[in-house]
Amino acid sequence: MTTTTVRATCPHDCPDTCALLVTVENGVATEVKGDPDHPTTAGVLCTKVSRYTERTYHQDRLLYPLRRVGKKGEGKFERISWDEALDTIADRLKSIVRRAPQAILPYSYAGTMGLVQGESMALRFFHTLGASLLDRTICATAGGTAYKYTIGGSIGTDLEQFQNSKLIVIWGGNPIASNLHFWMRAQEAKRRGARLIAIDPYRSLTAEKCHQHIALLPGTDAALALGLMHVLIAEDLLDHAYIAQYTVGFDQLKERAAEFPPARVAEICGITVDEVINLAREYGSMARAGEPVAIRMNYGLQRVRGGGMSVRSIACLPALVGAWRHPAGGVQLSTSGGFPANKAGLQRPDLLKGPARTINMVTIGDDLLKETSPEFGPKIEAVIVYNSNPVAVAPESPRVAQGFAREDLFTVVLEHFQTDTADYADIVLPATTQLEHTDAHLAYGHLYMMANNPAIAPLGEAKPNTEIFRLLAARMGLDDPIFKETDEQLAAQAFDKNDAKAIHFDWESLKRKGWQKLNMPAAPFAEGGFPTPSGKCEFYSEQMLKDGLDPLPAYIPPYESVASNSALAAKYPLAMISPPQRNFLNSTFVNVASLRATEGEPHLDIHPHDSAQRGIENGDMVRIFNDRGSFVCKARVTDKARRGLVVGLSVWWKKLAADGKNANEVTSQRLTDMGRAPTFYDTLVQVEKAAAGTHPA
Ligand SMILES: Nc1nc2c(c(=O)[nH]1)N[C@H]1C(S)=C(S)[C@@H](COP(=O)(O)OP(=O)(O)OC[C@H]3O[C@@H](n4cnc5c(=O)[nH]c(N)nc54)[C@H](O)[C@@H]3O)O[C@H]1N2
Ligand SMILES: Nc1nc2c(c(=O)[nH]1)N[C@H]1C(S)=C(S)[C@@H](COP(=O)(O)OP(=O)(O)OC[C@H]3O[C@@H](n4cnc5c(=O)[nH]c(N)nc54)[C@H](O)[C@@H]3O)O[C@H]1N2
Ligand code: SF4
Ligand SMILES: [Mo]
Repeated sequence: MTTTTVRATCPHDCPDTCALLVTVENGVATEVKGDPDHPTTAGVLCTKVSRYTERTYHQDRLLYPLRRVGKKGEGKFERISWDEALDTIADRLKSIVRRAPQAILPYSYAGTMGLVQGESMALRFFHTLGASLLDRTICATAGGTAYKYTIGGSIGTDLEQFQNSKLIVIWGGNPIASNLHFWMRAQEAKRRGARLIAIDPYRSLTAEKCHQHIALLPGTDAALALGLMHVLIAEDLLDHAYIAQYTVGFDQLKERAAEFPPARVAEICGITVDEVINLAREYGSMARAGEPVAIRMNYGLQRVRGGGMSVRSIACLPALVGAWRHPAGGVQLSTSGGFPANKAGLQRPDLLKGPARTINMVTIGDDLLKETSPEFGPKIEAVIVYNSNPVAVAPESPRVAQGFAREDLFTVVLEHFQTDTADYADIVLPATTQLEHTDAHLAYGHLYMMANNPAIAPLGEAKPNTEIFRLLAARMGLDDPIFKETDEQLAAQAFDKNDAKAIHFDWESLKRKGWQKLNMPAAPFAEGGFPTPSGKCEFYSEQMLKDGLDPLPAYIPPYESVASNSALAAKYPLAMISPPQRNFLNSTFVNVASLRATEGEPHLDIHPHDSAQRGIENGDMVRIFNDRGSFVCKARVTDKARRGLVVGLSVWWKKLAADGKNANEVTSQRLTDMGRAPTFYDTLVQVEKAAAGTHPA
């Protein structure tokens, strides 16, 4: 028997991007472990990825190309050869390209975060065809845009510093589920005497384990942050020297913050005046005493109308109190901005010949149903889906499903499994998993460039995404040598070796070692140096004014809340959020039996007061509905959900739920204040006991 250990990287959309060691026995991967030597992975993996072999060798893995034989959405397919699959796709795309190339739409997200299997060969292909561009906004662009206006780029506190913080505010994140290796650092900080405070409408697994939990109403975070500024300014808990040297717009900010006294903030957020004042005092006075105070913001707080302004307001706090002076102070939202990823080289946007139409992935439901018009451009005739499962994850799912059900739409899905989206495909193509292909990775929660070596041969007839697009390019007569580059050649271009942060980047050595830390200072903004236009932290942003936005931090109420839309709230009085389940990764892993068994079945957490009003008891099947749609799941009566809030942990495969639906039946396609992002957690619903005869899944 030959046993080898292969260095790999977790490909999932998770800030932790763990370094993996894969044990391979006679060509079969038998175990996936966390690399004990990688400083942030520290030998620990989440439950999901420690089950990676179960997912890879799952009996339902797609192993051959398939052609649909049933109705769209029905899930009936027959095996075909690669030749037949590629010819069918190439013929159809060629005929569209001749008339209206922009009627072709690639639809992809972060099924793999790999720079190679993500958007390298795929975009070279679509750019050459002149297909529509996709605005990849479904997750982080509200916060990302806001953070950029304020701080200048996705750079923040290094994960490896948080154990030295004395106060950690976990704001709009649930790291026990979604950022485990940050949670490990926060636990270490706690052991060393730090205080942990969670700000979250829901008593999440994480909020439960913090010293304090502030359960504000969803979408009201900017008001809380402005209230904290109000108190910091009123009580002079400021770092005047830092403000004077490294920020712009303090005088204007002061006026804005004056509009948010604690009493007003408490009312907007649905919390107490003391919660506002005490948090400000704790944060400001610890910083004043020279203690490192840190904020871990996460994306859960920016999936509402004012999500951008929430992130922007919070991102101003460290500069006010001078928290950036300390390596273990400041704030982290994402670290991805540190990586000199060579996206232009991999994706070749220069291949685009003319101005291209851009489709926002969030509004795919509406856009698939649009006819040709001067404003919209050509009707979408073909969608090529890879690394994503839009029928389950995109908002307002009834519209998404209706769009994908169009008889005249040609849909190709590259997948590991027969997902809800694959059920609507004309052609399904089997893709390799991370154990079967090469890749290079950046991270958005730490600062290591990462390599993924293939551990095993592709299963069945599966092929890497890159290879599928190479083959399609050849079939379509695209003979540019860029379509001949191998995955190794692509990986070798992943980072810019001339950038000081990756100065010695060399794929051969990264591949051998598995990971390499970026060369960055421990305290990125201790002496200013913000990558904004002014070089300072921008409380006031000229650029925002130019972009038609309020140049100062502001509170923008949700589209749908009791306070902001009383007419709607009369019909649909409960705010619904649907953050991820711990044992799923978005809709990935829902079909892995052991993980689904842990999560059981879809639930709705509802406060005892709200359930009693509706005659709902723990364990009853309930129907959640609004004007967009409805879905059914089992009620869990618990005060983890504050009054007025219901929580449907997600993202379930629709076809594995009792009624073939999930939480996205009721979410909306409205966009955030900036970044054109979704508002999944800005949703009002009503809940009632489900009609008799509705059985659990
Ligand atoms: N296990 C697991 N890990 C994951 C994922 C997964 O699906 N499963 N998904 C990955 C991806 S793609 C992402 S983007 C991240 C997501 O992970 P996070 O960035 O942590 O975001 P969410 O889990 O969406 O929400 C985090 C918390 O924010 C709370 N929240 C909701 N609305 C608000 C609000 O208005 N204000 C505040 N303050 N809090 C609010 C929710 O109740 C939730 O507990 O995790 C990644 N990691
Ligand atoms: N209601 C609600 N909806 C949400 C969210 C929420 O919190 N609540 N979260 C939102 C967020 S933050 C995000 S990021 C999106 C995520 O949405 P998606 O990015 O679509 O993520 P997944 O649902 O995990 O689907 C990824 C798919 O890619 C496939 N895949 C993985 N690797 C490969 C590969 O190498 N090749 C190919 N061809 N396929 C591959 C997987 O099998 C999986 O089916 O969902 C959003 N939707
Ligand atoms: S999903 Fe996140 S925590 Fe789990 S192994 Fe991957 S990177 Fe690590
Ligand atoms: Mo995400």
